[in-house]
Amino acid sequence: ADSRRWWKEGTVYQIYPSSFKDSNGDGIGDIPGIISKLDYLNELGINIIWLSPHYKSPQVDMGYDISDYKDVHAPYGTLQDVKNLIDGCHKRNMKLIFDLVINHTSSEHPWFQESRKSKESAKRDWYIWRPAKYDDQGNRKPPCNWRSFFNGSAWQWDEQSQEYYLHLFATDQPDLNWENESVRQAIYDEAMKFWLDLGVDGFRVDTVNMYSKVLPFKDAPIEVSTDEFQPAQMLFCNGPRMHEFLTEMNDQVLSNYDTMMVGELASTPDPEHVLKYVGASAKQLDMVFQMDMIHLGFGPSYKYDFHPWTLIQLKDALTKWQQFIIDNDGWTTSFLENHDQARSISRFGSDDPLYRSVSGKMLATFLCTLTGTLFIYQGQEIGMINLPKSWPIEEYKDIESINYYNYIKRKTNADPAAVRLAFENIGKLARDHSRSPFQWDDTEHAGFTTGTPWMKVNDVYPEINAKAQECDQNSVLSFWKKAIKFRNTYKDYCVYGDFYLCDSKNTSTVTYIKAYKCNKILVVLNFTKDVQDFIIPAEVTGELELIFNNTESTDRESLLAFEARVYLVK
Ligand code: TEU
Ligand code: CA
Repeated sequence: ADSRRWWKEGTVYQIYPSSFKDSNGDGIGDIPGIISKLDYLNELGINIIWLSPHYKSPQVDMGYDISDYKDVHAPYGTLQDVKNLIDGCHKRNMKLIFDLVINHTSSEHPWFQESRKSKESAKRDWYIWRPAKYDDQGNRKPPCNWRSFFNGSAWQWDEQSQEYYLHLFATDQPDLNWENESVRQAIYDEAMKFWLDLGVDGFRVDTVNMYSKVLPFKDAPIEVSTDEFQPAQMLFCNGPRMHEFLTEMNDQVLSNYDTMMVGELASTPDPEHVLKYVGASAKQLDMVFQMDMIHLGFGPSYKYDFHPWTLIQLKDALTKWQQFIIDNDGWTTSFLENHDQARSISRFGSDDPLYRSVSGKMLATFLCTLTGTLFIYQGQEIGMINLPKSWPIEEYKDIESINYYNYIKRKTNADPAAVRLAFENIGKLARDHSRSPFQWDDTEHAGFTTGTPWMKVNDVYPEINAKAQECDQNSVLSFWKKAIKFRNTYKDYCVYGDFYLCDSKNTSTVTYIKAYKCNKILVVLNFTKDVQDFIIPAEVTGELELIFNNTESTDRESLLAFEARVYLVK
């Protein structure tokens, strides 16, 4: 894992276009708004920007439902704005990667409009159509019992052409048929080469292991006995032709460019299998996001069926995905937030006003000392937190949260206790928490827009905003700048070092060594608001030189609330 690359050492910043910066007062973030903030990102120490989908889309799933791969969602701007963004990044020696959403398109994509016309249409086989089944009462049934990620059946009946089509996500996101060579060629040309030829430096690949489904379609085992539809990841993740498709993508597209490819890899618990995606010799992806840590708290069958998690579970996930690349040619990622997750301070630190800043700095120290490419999500650098618990369900915008809330209402006949629990759990884990507008300053709408924002700004913005923090040396933002600089200075240990967990049974602190050649650093993190013993692990024998911390304390007996320390072991 030691071969040095720009996409290993660079710090990546994910921008969610609708919520980052509105430049024209229509309440929707846009590309000129992003361009106006490139210097802010440069000063933060960002080397690579990941832009969530900017393509033409009806926005059913916030742009992850694309209706034209080669055009820009009009409210975000024009193709020229995108070219200006690419140039603006490159001028500042920053790279730019786009989101590659190629498991499905929007149902408004011309390809799907053609495909759904009739069974004989020229593009019928570009999507996944199957005839209905009928039960012994003659009722029409979907081809199999798969559940979509957004609840309900993963099959949608199309009256016009009298068949079902598959959609792992929303009914407006029909799955493309990757078995069809013409589909793959069109994806390589329109979704990839078009942008690479404009100078884009790579992609974050959406649902990267779902393109090859186990055929013929068959029912998934019953996991939720009270549900008609069942999670079927074992039949649509890591399917039989998955590696063939990614190898073909490499041969036909990526091998001709110097790209960074990071895949969103779900439901792949076996490190050996992950290496088949991220090993340099595999020539498929450069790295993947492992979901174990950010899925802590998710229910076994439904994400929003919140289950409390323990620090030991976090350590197990951490150790597994930090260590699986030791002594091989794999690579990994370090992240705690993205547009699908709630805010990390609220989930893994504390958003109590007493602790939200110090716990944000502790988490920054955690992420900046982990091996792999570092990804931070817009707002994480200023310590943005979840929306208030009182946030009314009517203000939630995301299809995933709304569908779950309605599913619980239907399934329990709107039982008040069940509906309230669902509301509380959505309040803990909703993707909406990461999608409220960026908090730039304490003017109206946090300086995000001069108009009415598409989604309300988090009420906390007067206390948490970039402007107030830029000139405050003790702010989360100033700390992140220092932490990224520290990571770059000590990259041998932080970026490339080998991870070894210490004191593994401790349920309050996370302590680990990062070894590089025969030297090491020691990282000690208090994940609680209580004072904890400072335990020097038995593995550490040499002298300790403090090289980074998030408080003024140097007490060798104890750690303050959410205190983080990094030592060079002499
Ligand atoms: O997410 C893939 C995915 O599996 C999500 O359902 C994720 O597991 C879930 O939201 C966890 O909260 C990608 C995109 O990141 C997501 O925004 C899209 O909704 C989805 O694909 C469909 O494109
Ligand atoms: Ca706008």
